[in-house]
Amino acid sequence: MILIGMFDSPFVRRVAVSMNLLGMAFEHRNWSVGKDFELIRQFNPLGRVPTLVQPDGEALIESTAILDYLDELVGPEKAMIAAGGPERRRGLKICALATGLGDKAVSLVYERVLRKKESKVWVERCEMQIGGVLDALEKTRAAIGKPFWFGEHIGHGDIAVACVLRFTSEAHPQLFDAMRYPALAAHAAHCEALPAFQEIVQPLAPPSGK
Ligand SMILES: N[C@@H](CCC(=O)N[C@@H](CS)C(=O)NCC(=O)O)C(=O)O
Repeated sequence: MILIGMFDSPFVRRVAVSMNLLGMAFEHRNWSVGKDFELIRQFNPLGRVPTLVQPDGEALIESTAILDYLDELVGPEKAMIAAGGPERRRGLKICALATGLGDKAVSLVYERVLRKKESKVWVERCEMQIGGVLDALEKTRAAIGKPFWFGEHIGHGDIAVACVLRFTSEAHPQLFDAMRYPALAAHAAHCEALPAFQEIVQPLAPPSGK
C-alpha cells in the first residue's frame, strides 16, 4: 500500500501511526498539498491527504474511512476500536472531536499563510471551537485513570488526540497551554514516547501559497 501525504498532517500521521502499530507495511509518498497538488489529484480528485493507494490501484480517502478499512483487514481481535455498542460510539466521538479540532487548526494555518488578510470573525470562531473541544477532551480524559482512553490498549481515539495535539501545539502554541490541559498534555507525552509515534514524525511545514 502507498500512503500519500506528509507526516506533519495530523490526519496522515494518525493513519501512519496506526499502520505502524498494526504491523502493516506501506510505502510513503511525502507529497505536499501545496506543491504536489497535481500529483495528489491523480489519485484523489479532492487533492487531499491522507490518500491510501491499494495494491490494485484503488485509492482510499479520509482518515476515518481508511482506518475503518484497515481495522476490517486486521479483524476484530486487532482492530483499534470496539466493534459495536457504547464503547464504539464513545470511541468514534473522541475521534470526531479530535479530527474536528484538527480541521479547525488546519483551517487557521491556511487562513494565516494563504490569505493577504485574515478574517477576524473566522479566526475567533475557530479559536473558540478549538478551546471548546480541548476543554471537553480534558474533562473526559482526566476522569479516566487508565493508560489509554479505553483501558490498557491504545485505540484510534488515543492516536487521533495525540496527533492533533502535536499539530496544534506546533502550529498555534498559544492555543494549547499544558498547564490548562494537564490530562491531555500527559496523554500526548505518553503517546509520543511510543516507538510508533517517534518513527512517524515530521516538523510542521505548511504550504506557502506561492
Ligand atoms: N477529514 C479529512 C481531513 C484531511 C485534511 O484536512 N488534510 C489536509 C492536510 S492536513 C489537506 O489535505 N489539505 C488540503 C485541502 O484540504 O485542500 C481526513 O480526516 O482525512
